[in-house]
Amino acid sequence: MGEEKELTIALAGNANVGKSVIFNQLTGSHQIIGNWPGKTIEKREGYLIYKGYKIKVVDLPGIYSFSTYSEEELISRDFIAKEKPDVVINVVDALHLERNLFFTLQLIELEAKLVIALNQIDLLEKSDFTIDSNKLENILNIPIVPTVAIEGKGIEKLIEKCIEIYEGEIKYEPIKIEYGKEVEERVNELIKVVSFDTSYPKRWFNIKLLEGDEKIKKLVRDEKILEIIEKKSKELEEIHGEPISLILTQEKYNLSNKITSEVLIKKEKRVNISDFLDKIFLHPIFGYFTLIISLFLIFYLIFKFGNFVSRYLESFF
Ligand SMILES: Nc1nc2c(ncn2[C@@H]2O[C@H](COP(=O)(O)OP(=O)(O)OP(=O)(O)O)[C@@H](O)[C@H]2O)c(=O)[nH]1
Ligand SMILES: [Mg+2]
Repeated sequence: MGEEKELTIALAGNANVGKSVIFNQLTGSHQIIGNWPGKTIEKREGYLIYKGYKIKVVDLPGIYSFSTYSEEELISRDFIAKEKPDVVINVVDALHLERNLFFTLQLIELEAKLVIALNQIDLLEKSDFTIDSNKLENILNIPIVPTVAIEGKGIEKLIEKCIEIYEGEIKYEPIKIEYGKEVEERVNELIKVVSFDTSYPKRWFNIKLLEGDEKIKKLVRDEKILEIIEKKSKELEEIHGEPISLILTQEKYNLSNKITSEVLIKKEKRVNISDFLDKIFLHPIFGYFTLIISLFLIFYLIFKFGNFVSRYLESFF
């Protein structure tokens, strides 16, 4: 066998969606637990060897809210934007599709190469809803693997997809997230002005500048450029009458709402005969009535039928 190929996969998603369970499934006992540099938040890394690949897996902290930039979110976004893992597995809670898709859209904007683990399918199956995952895959144009992390279902397929993306076997061209004309014009103008190199994706970086993201703005040391950014932000706020971050957030919410409504299907409640009978016969109150009526019917039939048969036999003999 030749040299092992090495790649890095990060697990990202909302809080409590199953990232750590998938991490454990992938890495087993090969784990290193430490802290993120300068932070109290736990960092979990591990690796697995799969078909000649040595895969490093990083379990990113879960994202709780989007209104304020939490430490968890900053760690996750910096890791994805700067360390640029080869593939990001975006773990999505199938029971909260809309909220989770909002985060997916942010990951797309960060230009991460994604494979989506549509997790907790077991719970979805028990719910009143189902998800058309093929349609979702087509809309996002991102590979989707349904998983039940606690049972290890779908985990191998996840790795396979990650490797296909890494090897360029899947053409990776996810849905484009575009804002209104006014925003787009200004983002494109800014991209020309803010031409210095950052490790962040260009479009994302300039959108954050327009939004007034303090952490990102600090990276621009040129007063002149900062003034231009300020001016463009002001213009946009005047046009929309709202802070830009709110406008862009709203657009992403609208999009995740629209996508969700296209793929989330309410199951048709089919009336199952045995369920129906169970309901009648096992009901705590009506059950007694149905029992009495059934017994009555049974005796009635026995006597009626018995009478009939005995009369028939008598006349026969
Ligand atoms: N029924 C079911 N439960 C699951 C599944 N995956 C994860 N869970 C449960 O969901 C809970 C959260 O799982 P974690 O792996 O800790 O979630 P996480 O994304 O790492 O959470 P944070 O680290 O807090 O962001 C646990 O109780 C898991 O047992 C699944 O596919 N089906
Ligand atoms: Mg976790």
